[in-house]
Amino acid sequence: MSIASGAPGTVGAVDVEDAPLYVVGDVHGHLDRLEAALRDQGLIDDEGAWTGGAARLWFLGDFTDRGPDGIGVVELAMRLAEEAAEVGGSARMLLGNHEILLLGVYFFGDHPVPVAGGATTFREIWLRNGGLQWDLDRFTHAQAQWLASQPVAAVVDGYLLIHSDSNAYLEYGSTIEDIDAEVADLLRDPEPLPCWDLFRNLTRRGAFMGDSGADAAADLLGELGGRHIVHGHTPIPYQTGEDPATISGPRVYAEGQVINLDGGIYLGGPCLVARLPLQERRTVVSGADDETLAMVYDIDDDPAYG
Ligand SMILES: [Mn+2]
Repeated sequence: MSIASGAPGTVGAVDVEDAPLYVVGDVHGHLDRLEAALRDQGLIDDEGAWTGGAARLWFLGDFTDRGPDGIGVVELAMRLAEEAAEVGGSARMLLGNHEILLLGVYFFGDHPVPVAGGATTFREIWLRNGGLQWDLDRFTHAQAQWLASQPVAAVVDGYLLIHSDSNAYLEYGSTIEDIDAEVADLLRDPEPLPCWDLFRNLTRRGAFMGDSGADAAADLLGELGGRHIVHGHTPIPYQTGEDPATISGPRVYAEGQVINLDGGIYLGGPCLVARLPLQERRTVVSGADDETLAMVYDIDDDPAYG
């Protein structure tokens, strides 16, 4: 399969569905490891320039917090979006809960937000969730505007791409188009409380685990389209109990319907970049039981929502 092509829709362009599709899990500021993983897939060169031709790259969000260079990741994603488009490819992203939190602290840092038992601020919640002042210091208005215009969900080649393993997306609409339009509208002229609610909703997790997980996945696919859900947000080690250092690829679960691409980078796991369809299915060897592991749940959450 050639990945050289003209622009989409022009004579000689590779049919969109023939161009390779890659998806990237949570990065959390680990720019160097992201670049290494993209280089391994031939998508960028040693200088970080796009070499993916017509390939389609999707980031699943959570660029910032917990790691050394979140804004560097934002800058890379913005640049690759332009460079890929220039040669008929694409590099796109979905918003994760940490992008919403960054926008929240940027626009409304000390604004009170409600938590069970009282009030706190975006800044406090951001700090509790790995927020780093040097990222906020470098965050620009142009970057904020760019992030605020990105989608939260997409269906590509039959894959429903979302950040969080959650059905909270349905709070914003019953189709991908409606959901993305509603979130874009909310972020175009953001208000503190809707922004807070969006953060809270995108922080939910675990919907596809346990006894009802496969049914929940089928229901969401039935609502929004696609044959498989691809998500990040919940590190694979938190689902399986594995040592993060031993994670080597995505996790397929919920009767084969769901692919988790969060390698747990801030726990010592890998930055996962997967080409879809997956070439080989990783078998979960852990004996840990989904029901138990679904309770392992608290890593992104402020204590009030535990
Ligand atoms: Mn997340």
